[in-house]
Amino acid sequence: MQIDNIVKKFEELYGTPSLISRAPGRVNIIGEHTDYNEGFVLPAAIDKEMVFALAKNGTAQVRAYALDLNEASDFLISELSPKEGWINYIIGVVAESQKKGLAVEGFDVVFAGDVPLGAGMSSSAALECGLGIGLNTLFEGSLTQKEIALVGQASEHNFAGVKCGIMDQFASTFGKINQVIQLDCRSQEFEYFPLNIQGHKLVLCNTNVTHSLASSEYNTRRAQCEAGVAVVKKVYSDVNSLRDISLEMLNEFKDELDAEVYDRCSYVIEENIRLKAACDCMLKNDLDGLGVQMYGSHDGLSKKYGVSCDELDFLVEQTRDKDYVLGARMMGGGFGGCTINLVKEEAVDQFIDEMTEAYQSKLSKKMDAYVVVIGEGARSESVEILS
Ligand code: GAF
Repeated sequence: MQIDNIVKKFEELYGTPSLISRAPGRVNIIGEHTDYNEGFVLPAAIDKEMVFALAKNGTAQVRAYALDLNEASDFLISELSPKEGWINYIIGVVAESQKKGLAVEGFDVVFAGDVPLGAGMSSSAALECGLGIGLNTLFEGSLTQKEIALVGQASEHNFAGVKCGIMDQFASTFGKINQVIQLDCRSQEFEYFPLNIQGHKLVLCNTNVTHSLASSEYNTRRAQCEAGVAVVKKVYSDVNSLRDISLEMLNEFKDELDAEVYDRCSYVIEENIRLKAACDCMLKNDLDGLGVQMYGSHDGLSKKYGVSCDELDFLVEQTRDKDYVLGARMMGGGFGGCTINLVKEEAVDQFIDEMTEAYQSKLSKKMDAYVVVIGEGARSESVEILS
């Protein structure tokens, strides 16, 4: 990241920054659309991040500059209602931090990042958590890391209008080098898990498409899962989420449930089972087994959960007859973004070349690829340390 450029822009516009804060995007190995169903996820922070230069300005105004877009915007601390565009994320984090007791006053911020936008790598969580941790330091707050992650989630809900789970913000906040996070989204407790994929790499293939239905369909999926739970709960009153429902229990209600709702719910229950199996495989160094679970995840997301798209399906299908690819699946919310692929290290270049070529020649679209590097979570640093 070009921190120098961010600091230079800050100096040009506002004076001397007091601190730098930063937060990464994330990958998710398996466990998709399970977080808002109180299930399990297996994300990790990556080495792509959003970086912020910040200083108090002694006024009642927030002045913000998005360096990647060369756009400025501002708002008053007393007027924290949702707006169009990127400034909405800044307003959201300020508003939700205040709700958790952080006394935010006027400040200036310049930010930039290298998390690809709309690629399912959670650039928005990086923005929320990076700003959240920066504001907490700047205004000498006492928000915990968990509270900062929850500030990010609340700003998605109340400002961006996406009723997301906690995976992205927890991964961005708690990420650790070379570790994946096995997160229980009900208790919000987690364990670090070493990414044991010796001789292999995780490679992301970016479709470079984002279908416009993504946010509304996301909220619809959540509502469908809740509708399924409500039916089961009429008989099993101690059930609170799909986490509490086995496939056998769900099947008792198959005739009563709308067919689509049944599929959505059974996908989530099966995905939690796959995640556990995937963790066992990683512990036993059974990477072929891990790959099988990844393909199973994709099939469920595409056929039962209905969140894939032609481009994602195409990229996963392309891998099935490559003996150097162990597993592949769409990653994140869906309707575009990336696939995540488990690839033999010596074949990574060949993989990227063949996938790029196939995507261009069959779909006439440009694919980008990233070899995943697991990075550090959100943090604040003084400007002096970095210069
Ligand atoms: C998006 C959401 F923000 C996450 O909370 C999660 O639900 C994910 O989609 C799907 O697993 O990234």
